[in-house]
Amino acid sequence: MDETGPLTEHEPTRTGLSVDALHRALLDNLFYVVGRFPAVATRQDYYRALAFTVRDRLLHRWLRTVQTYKEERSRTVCYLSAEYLPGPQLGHNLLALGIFDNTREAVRRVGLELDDLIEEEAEPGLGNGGLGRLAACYLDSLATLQRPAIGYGLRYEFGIFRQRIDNGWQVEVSDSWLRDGNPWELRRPHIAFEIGLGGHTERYLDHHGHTRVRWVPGETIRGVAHDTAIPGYGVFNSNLLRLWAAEATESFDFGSFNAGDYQGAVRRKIRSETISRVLYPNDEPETGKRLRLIQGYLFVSCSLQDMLRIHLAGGEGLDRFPQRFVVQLNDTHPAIAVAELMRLLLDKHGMEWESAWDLTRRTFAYTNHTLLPEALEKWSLTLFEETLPRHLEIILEINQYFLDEVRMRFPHDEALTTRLSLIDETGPRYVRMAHLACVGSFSINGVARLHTALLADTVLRDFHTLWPERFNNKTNGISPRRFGNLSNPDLCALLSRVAGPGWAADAERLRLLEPHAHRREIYPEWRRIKLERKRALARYVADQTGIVVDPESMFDIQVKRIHEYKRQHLNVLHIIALYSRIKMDPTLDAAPRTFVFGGKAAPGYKMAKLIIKLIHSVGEVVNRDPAVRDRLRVVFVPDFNVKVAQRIYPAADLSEQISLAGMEASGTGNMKFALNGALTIGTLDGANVEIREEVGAENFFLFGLTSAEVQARKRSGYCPYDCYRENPVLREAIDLLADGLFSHGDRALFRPLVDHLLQQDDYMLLADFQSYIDCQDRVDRAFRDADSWTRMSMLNVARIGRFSSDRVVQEYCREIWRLEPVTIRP
Ligand code: 4GP
Repeated sequence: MDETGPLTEHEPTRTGLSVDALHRALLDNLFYVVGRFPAVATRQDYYRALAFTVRDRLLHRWLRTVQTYKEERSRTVCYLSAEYLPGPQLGHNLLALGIFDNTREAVRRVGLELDDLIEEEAEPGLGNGGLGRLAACYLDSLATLQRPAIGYGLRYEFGIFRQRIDNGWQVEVSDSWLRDGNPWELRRPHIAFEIGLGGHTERYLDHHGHTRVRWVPGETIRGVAHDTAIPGYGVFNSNLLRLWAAEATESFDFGSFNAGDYQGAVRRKIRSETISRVLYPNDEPETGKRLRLIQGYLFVSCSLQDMLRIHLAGGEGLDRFPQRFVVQLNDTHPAIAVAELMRLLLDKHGMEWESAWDLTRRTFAYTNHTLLPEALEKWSLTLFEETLPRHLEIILEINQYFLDEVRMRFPHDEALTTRLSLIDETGPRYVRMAHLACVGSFSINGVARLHTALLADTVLRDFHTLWPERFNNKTNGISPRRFGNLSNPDLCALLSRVAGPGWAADAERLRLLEPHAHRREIYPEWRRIKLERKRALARYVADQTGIVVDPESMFDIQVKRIHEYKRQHLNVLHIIALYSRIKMDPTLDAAPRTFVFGGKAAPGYKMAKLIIKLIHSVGEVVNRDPAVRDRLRVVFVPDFNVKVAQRIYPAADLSEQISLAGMEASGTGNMKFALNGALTIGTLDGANVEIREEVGAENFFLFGLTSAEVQARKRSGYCPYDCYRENPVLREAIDLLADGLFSHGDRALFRPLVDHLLQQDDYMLLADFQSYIDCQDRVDRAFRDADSWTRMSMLNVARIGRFSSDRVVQEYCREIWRLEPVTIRP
C-alpha cells in the first residue's frame, strides 16, 4: 500500500517518508517535543512522538494546499456541523500518506509495534452518532477527491460520554479525550472571533441618512480556532477541520481583582469557557437549551466571520461571496447561520436587505437527517430574545417577507401560511429552525431516496409544494478507507488482489469481484478472513465482558444508538423466542448464534436505557443456561464508538437493520457491514431499500411492513394487543418477559416496556414480529449452506461500491456545490 521514495542520505526529517527519515523523526520528536528519553518513554509518549512525526508531514501538504487554493481562487465548500466523529487519526493518516509499512518498520526499530501505538490514541467523540460520523466520512472524501473544503465545528472539551455497564445498566462517565493532549490539532490564537450574547439593539442613522441597527450585546465571548489536517487518500491535498473553542474575551476582570474579589475575577473566564465544554446528547431536547443555542451560535458566527475574512483577503467584493463559498448546513443545528450571515452583511458590512438576502439565499444548502418530530429543533421566542435579540428581529423580518410571498401565491390559504411560518404560534411561541434552514437555502436534501420522498410528503410537505425544485436526494455513503482498508486489512488485501488496488479510491471497481463470487476455490480464504476477524472480536468481548463466545457460531450483530425506533428490543424478542424453542425442543436444528449488541442511549432516555438492561438480563439467563450452551450467546459490547466499530463490522455475519419502515433516515452502519461481507436482515427503511436493489433481493433478508403499509395500519387504528392475542409465539415471548423470567422474578422491572408494547407500540414491533421470526428462519437455513452464504457475502461486497462517500460527495459537488477538483502538486 506504500508509495515511498528512495532512501536518500539527506531526506528531510520533517517531511521524508522513508523508514530512515521516519525513524529519525520519531526519536527527534520524542526528545524535543514530548521531552522524553527512550529509556523512560512510555507507549503513550511514543504514540505522541509518532503523531507529531505524521503531523509534520501533513502540515507540509496542508500549507501547499492552502497556497494553491488561494492562488487559484478556488471555490470552497464549508461544511457546518455541530458534530464530528472522525475516529482515531493515526492509522487513517498513515494510510492516506501511504506510509503504513514504512512506519511499521520505523516503529519496530525502537522495539515497539505500530498497532500498539495506534491503540494508545483517545478518539475525539465529538458527535452522537450517524450524523457526526457522516460528516467525518465526507471530509475524508472531499480531500481524496481534491475538492477545497473546510469542516467547521466545535471543539468540545468533553465529547459524548463513555459508557460503562454496571449490573446491566448504562452508566455515563465523562469523556476527557483531551487529558493527554491532542497532538493532531494546532491552536491558532490569531484566528479568533468575538461573538455577542444578550443585550439590546439600537437604531441610528448612517452617513447616507439610512436607518441602521446596532446590536449592543450584554457580553462577548471569543472563539479560537483549533485546526486539524484532513489528508486525502493517495493525493497531495490536505483539507482542514477547524473547530472553535470558547474563551473569555479578557481572561481576567481587573475591576473585580482590584476590589479584592479574586474568584469573581476568574468567574467570567470560567463561564465563557463552559460554552464549548460539553457535547449534548441528542434525543434530549430539553437539556441545556440555552447553552445549546449559544454553542450553535458560537461556531456558526466564528465560521461565517472566518469565511468573510478569507474572502475579503482575496481582494474581491462581497457580492462575489457566493461564487467563492458554498455552505452546507448539516441538519438544523447550524441553521442560525441564515440569520447570522444576514446580520453580518447588514449591520457590519452595511449591505441593503435585498442584496443581503439574495446573497444569503445563494450561499446555503440544507441537509435533513431525521423525520423524528422531537429532533426538529425549535427554540422559545423568549430564550431567543434574551440570547440573540438582533437575530430574532432579523428572523421576524425574513418571516414577514416570506409569508407575504406565500400569501401572494396562495391567497386564500391562511392555514398554509400558519404552517409555513418560521414562528410556531400554536401555543407558546417558538422559532422553527428547520423552516429557517429551508427558507434560507437554495437546496434541501434528504439522505436516502425513501427519506427524501417522505420529507417532501410529510415534515417539509408545504415547503415542497412551494419550491419543489429545491428538493433533492443524496443517499449517504461511507469511507471505504476507514471502514475497509483500516478496519479489515486482510479482506482488503484479498480485494486488491482480485479487483485491483484501485478500489479504495474508486469503490465501483469492487464490481470486478463479482465474477469471482462463483469461484468456489476462493471461498475458503474468504471464510478464513472472516473467521480471523470473529476470533479477534471474541477475544475483545472476553476481555471487556468476561463472556466467552464461539467464533464458529453465526455473529448476528446490531450496533447503533439505542432507540425504540431502531428496535433493538425486536431483536431481543427473537432471542427469547428462539431460546424458548430450543428449550422446548433440544433437538431443534438451528445454527449456533452469538447475538452482539452495542450502542449508547441518551442519558435521559429511560426506555432506551431499559432496553440496554433488557439485553443484559436476557443475556444473563441465556448465557448461563446449560440447555442452550454452545447454541446461543448474547453479549453487549460497552462504549460503542468508532474504534470499537472498526473491530465489529469485519466480524459480522449478519447485520441487523430492523427499524420500523419510514423511521431511519438512511443508516450508514448498514453500508459498513455490507462492505465487510455481512448479509443484512432488514426492513424497507432508509438506505436499506437501495442497498437491497444494488446487492440483489436474493442476497438480502427482507421482512416487515413497508412505510406505506405502516401509515395505512396506523390510519386504520393499529392495535398491538390483537397481534399479541393472535400469535402464540409472540405471546409466550412477551409473557416470559412480563413474568420476570429475565429479572429474577421481578415483574416490575420490564413492565414499562411490556405495557408500552401491548398498549401503544409506536414502532410496531408486534406487527412485524412474525415476519421477522420467519425471516430469521430463512437466515438460519441460508447460513448452514456455507458455500451459498459465502457467495452471497462476496456479492454484497462486490455490489456495495455505490455506497462509498466518494460517490455521494461527487453528487454534492456536481449538483449542489458546483465544485471542481484542484490538484495539489508536491
Ligand atoms: C442520523 C440518522 O438517524 C441516520 O439514519 C443517518 O444515516 C445519519 O443521521 C446520517 O445521515 N441522524 C442523526 C441525528 O445522527 O442526530 O439526527
